[in-house]
Amino acid sequence: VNNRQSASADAQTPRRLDAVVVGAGFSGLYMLHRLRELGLSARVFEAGDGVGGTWYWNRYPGARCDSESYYYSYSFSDELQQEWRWSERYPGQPEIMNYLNHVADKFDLRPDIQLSTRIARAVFDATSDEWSVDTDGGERFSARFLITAVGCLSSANIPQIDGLDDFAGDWHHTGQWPHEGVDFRGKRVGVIGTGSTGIQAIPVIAEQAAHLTVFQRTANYSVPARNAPLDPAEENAYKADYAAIRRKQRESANCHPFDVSDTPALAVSDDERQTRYEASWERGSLRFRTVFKDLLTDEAANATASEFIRDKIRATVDDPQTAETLTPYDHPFATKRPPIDTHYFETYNRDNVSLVDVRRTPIEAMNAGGLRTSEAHYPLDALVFATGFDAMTGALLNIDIEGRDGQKLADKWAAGPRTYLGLQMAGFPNLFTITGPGSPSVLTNMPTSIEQHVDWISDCIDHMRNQGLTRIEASAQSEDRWVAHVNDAAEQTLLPKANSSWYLGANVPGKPRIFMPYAGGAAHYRQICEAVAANGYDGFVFK
Ligand code: N01
Repeated sequence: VNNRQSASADAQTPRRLDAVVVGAGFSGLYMLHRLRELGLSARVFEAGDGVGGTWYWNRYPGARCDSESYYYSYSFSDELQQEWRWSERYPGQPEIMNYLNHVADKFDLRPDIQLSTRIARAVFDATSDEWSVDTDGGERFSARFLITAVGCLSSANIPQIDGLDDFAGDWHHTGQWPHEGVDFRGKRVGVIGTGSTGIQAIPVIAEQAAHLTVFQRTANYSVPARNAPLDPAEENAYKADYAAIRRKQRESANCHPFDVSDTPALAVSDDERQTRYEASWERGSLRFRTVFKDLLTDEAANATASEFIRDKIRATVDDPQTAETLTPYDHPFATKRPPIDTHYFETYNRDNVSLVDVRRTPIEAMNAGGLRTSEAHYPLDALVFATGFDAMTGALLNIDIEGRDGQKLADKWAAGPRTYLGLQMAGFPNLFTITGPGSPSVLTNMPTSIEQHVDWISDCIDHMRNQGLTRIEASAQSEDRWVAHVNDAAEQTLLPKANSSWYLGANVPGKPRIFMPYAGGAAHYRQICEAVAANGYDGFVFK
């Protein structure tokens, strides 16, 4: 039965629900929809004052999805994918927000979403097999299932810079952007960070600011996005072909509906290789990774793609010194999440943009007037932290989660995350983590991975209900085996070669260095999950 009363429980009389879901982004919205279909009572708690998750928070200038709109969307409702109209090749942040709000309305989700509420603490009660969940507003709920839909990139990483509090200008992290926007006109602006976010924001901020100084620690590869309005004929073609597109996404390693070449990079002549890279460069998008089959597994193959992009940077940026600073040498292409851009490298040809290499001349401190590196002081009126996130584990560890026998998740994960399938942890019964560490998640187009997890979790809960089971928990052995497999899968690729990657936790000082997502491919992972379920949820213990 759907529970549509307003949350009125106090700490003495916990409201009982079948499931508590944390987060109202792509994951939480679909999870709620599926739980409702099962006839369960569920409530989504969302810290923001609207739905949208990552798209609610990331409103920085230029915020846009790097996946193409026709497939960065839900597939569970054909009516939804047929009726919704995307206006551009890549959806901008406001359009994705409109989409997710439309989903919330269309499936009447809002009555079971409690906004402006953080889950502060959750404790498993082994006598009732229920989670006791406390909100930051002092409400308490009890629920058989606790399902985190907190996203992989939601806990902002703001570097500790001495004197930041003294800075007289405004500063903002891109993932906590003010809803009213920020007016950079006439200002001397600094941006720290050249990941996907910085690379999207820098060209847009450069158009507004009087002067923009980019503080770069690690030079990055980027491929042009080639965004454009979505042609109605193209839109109709996608809509007519959705069954095949969705199948292709599910059968691929990254959940993008791309054809991956079956040719190794070194199997063709130098000219042929250049021609293929050039064609892909002109077409734009994350497809660049698929030009040859072995770009992520063979160093020599990868080197050809890396060098192609380095040449493009040198050819695009007028000033040779700036071009050299922008050219990445320390990691192979796509071993960090590859950005795509709109006029990123071209932006450094503007008179009002300058680049500072803070690997060579580290940031030392802020003061009222700006930022000081080991070499110079840069006067600033505003500073943007495009410095990324405490990825994959940060948002989960921000909740005080206590499992069976008083074990804290923070203690269990002190040396890095440990999960079974990225879905559950030994010692934490009835807790499911949508796109948790140890699942393909951030290595894929997220909505597809999210749907796979939500469907699996829903089926599992339905199975338990039908069997009269009250507890599911990953066994310690299955977790050990999975952690070893996640490490092996990463070692089969070049991904661990990027020392500064957030996939490894390297961007957050003191964070354990563990390759967190599952690199064995989303299609393979889906088969594993399906086999686990078909074999009576192999590796899980029920009660
Ligand atoms: O964060 P990042 P992001 N001093 O961690 C630098 C997704 N995303 O927000 O590389 C100086 O990638 C840091 O330097 P380094 C996507 O999955 C998706 O850009 O650690 N610099 C790096 O340059 C993406 O990968 C989309 O040496 C510091 C930058 O800040 C993920 O989100 C759009 C520093 C952070 O880059 C995260 O991207 C945007 C310090 N103390 C993002 N600390 C779409 O699809 C960090 N840096 C739309």
